[in-house]
Amino acid sequence: MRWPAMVCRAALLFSIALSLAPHSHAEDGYDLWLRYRSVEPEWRETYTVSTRQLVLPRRQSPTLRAAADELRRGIGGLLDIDIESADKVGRDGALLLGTPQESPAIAALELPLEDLARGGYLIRTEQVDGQRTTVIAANDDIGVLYGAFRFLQLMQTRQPLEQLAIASSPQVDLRLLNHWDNLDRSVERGYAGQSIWDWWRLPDFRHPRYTDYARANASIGINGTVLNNVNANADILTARYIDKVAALAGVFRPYGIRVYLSARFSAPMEIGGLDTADPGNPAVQRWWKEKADEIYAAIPDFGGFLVKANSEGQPGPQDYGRSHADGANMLAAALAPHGGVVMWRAFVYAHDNPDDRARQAYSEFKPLDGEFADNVVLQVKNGPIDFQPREPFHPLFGAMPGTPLMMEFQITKEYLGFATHLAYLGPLYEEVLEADTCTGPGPGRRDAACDGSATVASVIDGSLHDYGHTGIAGVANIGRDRDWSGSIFNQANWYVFGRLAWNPRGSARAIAEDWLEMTFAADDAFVQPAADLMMASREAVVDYMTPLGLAHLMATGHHYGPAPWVSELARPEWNPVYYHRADAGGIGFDRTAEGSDAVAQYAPPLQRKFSSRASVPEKYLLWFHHLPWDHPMPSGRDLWQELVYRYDRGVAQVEEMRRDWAQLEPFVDRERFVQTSSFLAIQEREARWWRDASLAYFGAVSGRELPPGARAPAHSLQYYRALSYPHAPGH
Ligand code: GCW
Repeated sequence: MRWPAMVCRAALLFSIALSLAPHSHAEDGYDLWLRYRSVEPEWRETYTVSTRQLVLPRRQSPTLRAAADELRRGIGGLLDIDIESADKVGRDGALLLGTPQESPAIAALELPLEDLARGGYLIRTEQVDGQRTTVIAANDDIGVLYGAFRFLQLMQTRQPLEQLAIASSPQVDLRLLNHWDNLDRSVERGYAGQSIWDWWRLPDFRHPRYTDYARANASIGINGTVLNNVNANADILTARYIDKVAALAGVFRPYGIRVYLSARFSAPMEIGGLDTADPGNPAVQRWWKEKADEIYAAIPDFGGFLVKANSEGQPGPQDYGRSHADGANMLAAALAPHGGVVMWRAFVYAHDNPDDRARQAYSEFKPLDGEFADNVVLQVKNGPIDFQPREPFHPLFGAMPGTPLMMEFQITKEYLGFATHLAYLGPLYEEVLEADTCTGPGPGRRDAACDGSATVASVIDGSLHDYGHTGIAGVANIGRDRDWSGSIFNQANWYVFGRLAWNPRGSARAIAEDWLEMTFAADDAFVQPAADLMMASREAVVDYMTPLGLAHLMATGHHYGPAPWVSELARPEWNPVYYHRADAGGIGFDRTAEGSDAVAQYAPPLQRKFSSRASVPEKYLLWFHHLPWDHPMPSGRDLWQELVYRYDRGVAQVEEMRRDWAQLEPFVDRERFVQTSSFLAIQEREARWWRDASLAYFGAVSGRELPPGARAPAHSLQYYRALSYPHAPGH
């Protein structure tokens, strides 16, 4: 064979090999829930008749172009077709996109667009020029983009497209990710590799991944991102970094995502050359005003600042004898002329405050209700301690009618097994959002009532108190790992967060099903058992880590694994023994009036409910009560036996999750099946470790024997105490 012929033949073989490969790249999770793999033949036919033409207005903003690109990409993948573009509906089965301002065809339809909130959309089947047409319409381009993603979701979840009449509007304005990413690319509490922000090569190099990040977020309605850690480095506010931030803002803008920054309160000293950061000082006030002007000159739609002040060693206004309101309002004044907001975190507890840590944020902020400037939002963690597997809702949610409160959830699983444990957080978020603060007026009643009219969701979406700003933030679980979140199933936590931020009354189960269909297979034989597994997973973690209302028993610093015995750290509330208070007599934190009286921070009906041993929900039992080991439980067991039972139940649940996942192998590609199986094996081992170490310790403290038939811990208490993990990630 002569050379050219050989080369030709090799090229031919190579291209045949390529075309035989099922996908151009492996199922490594990079595509998230936007995989757009071919639908089954029976769906291809019915979908094709509804996607014959893509009709866009003549003038297209970058956002509209992003919507069209996504539809082309999605339909191309799902149906293996290139959708025809047109500037006018010319045949049956067109997709008509746009706003009435830009699209005369949409204006002519006189759709009920006035009922939509900003970003809301309609998807409707209409007759346009005599042709059956699917219209994706909104008042603003970002609404059209959200509508395009929703349309694709309909196909990804195999919904009929013939008679659509969908209207959807976001219920919350600020739907934000919070990255705890540092400038050196380490990520505090990050378990998915380094930060995706390549600060060093920005602004010149804009990694293509930034666009995919924006697409993924826009697909679930997320509209803002705080790029840097709340334990902030002031350098992010220097001119050099503002340039880099502006480059990211440019990538995100078409997707409706604004950038925000965590601001270090002492920045005027660290990068401004001042000798104080006192918010009462005119030079400090001027510095922040000029800084805000500088940022807005580079990023006209900059969102604002997130601030962690006077908490865990961070600087703040109290260093100068000023209040949190003084500090927040000074920053708010600098941002106000530009329309920016300050998200001031309520996660404060002071190292010199002897009060119950669970009470401190409320004590600090409740007296300041109504003292904050209009563009300040108080960002409150879901529970009063710190993102535990389970906490009651934060009492501030029932206590600040005069100050907009936004929710802070954690998506990264600092306290729920890092990236490897499968713990779907939908039920956790849902439980908090559904919780009744019992501060509703109650129809015809004078007393506050638990009638479901004052849920946490109704606080957060502003409907209860008519807040001027509404918001939900989630501490991101995103890193440089190919699968973004450190495991495939962690992607579901990012997904459900976005969906619940859009609609805090959404159903965790329904969202899990959507995610499974989009991520794996739209087949009920897979989706139902997989959704069961997900829905049970968070409760399993509660059981094997911190059952019955226990909290914060994790090892020091990195929070990996159990360490209920830790008692020697400098501050009382750094020690797990502070939280469980176990001794020979009993276990639990007495937060009733006889104890720390943290119950008093809830509305009277809840005070009564939580204070009484008879009416406190079992899931919060040891959160509110210190009880003797032989306290009788409704199950007929005593408290000690119940604790053992719960730990065992948690381990058993993980064993079951493993078995159930193994059954699903036929539905899942090799790569993602194996990752999940391996991680479940880790989880099972670690669930045993949690159970064994905790029972070894509580058994020793209580002097109680394990109930007959219970498995003895695999090792001695000494063994568990000696384990050490200096290189655990995320710390
Ligand atoms: O949960 C704790 C974490 C800290 C975190 C802090 C906070 C960013 O252990 O790593 O710091 O909360 O939310 O500020």
